Amino acid sequence: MSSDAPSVRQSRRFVLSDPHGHVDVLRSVLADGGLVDIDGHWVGGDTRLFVLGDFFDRGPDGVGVVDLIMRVEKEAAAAGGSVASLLGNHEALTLGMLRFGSGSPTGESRLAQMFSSSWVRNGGRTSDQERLTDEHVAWLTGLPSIIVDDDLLLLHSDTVEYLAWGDTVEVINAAVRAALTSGDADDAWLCWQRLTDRYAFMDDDGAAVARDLTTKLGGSRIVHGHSILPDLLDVAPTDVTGPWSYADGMVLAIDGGLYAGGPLLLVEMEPAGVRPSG
Ligand SMILES: [Mn+2]
Repeated sequence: MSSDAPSVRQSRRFVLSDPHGHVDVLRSVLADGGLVDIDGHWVGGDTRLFVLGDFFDRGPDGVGVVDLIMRVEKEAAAAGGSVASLLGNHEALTLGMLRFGSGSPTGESRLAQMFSSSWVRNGGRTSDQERLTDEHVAWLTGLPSIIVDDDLLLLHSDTVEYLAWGDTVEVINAAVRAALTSGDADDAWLCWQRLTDRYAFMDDDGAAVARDLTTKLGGSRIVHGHSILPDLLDVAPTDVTGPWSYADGMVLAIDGGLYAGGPLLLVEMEPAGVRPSG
């Protein structure tokens, strides 16, 4: 071991978003990154992985995605690493459909029809609804909507609608959880609506909007999924090769648009305060 090795080694940190039911792609991308073996078991040691939501819809096996993430979350914690996930708008939709959709006890109401038609229009899968267990629902409703990890403000959606629930991460996360579990279909519908907003950092004032959000909530740089890179960059999905830093470098978009034929990106983020040499 070299004498000038740093005395404190920082664990590696990755972000990934929007697997949308493609469990086989998710497993192979995590395996290529050295985080799981070919069977999908955690081999990432003390690596930290953040998954920014949208496990369900538009792909074949949303429940399979959740099962894989729930398992590696436990395995990573036991190995000294971590897997932490955010609630995406499709989780709000999935939970809303399950609780308030046309197949639910309140299935005849106006909101039940709205949930059902949105769920169909946004790629909902009956096979996911049928396989959701109480354990899945408890895990999903416990997810935070926002995580601050050192320098990073991690969001699913490129929106400032989060601020409609409060002005700190703790208040917002608690308010979204309360909305998802309140038993009020209007609260659940509002979660789906607000988290589906997008493009908040794309205008000329995008850097200022992003800076205002980090000032309020923490971190110094936003990482989000949700709005797919082919749309943000106006390129073909197959031409997406990596994440996109925009809004004067304040914001990093990482959703390659898997459901549209783009890549599922596993993006390594340098630890706070560390810059690549050279
Ligand atoms: Mn989304």
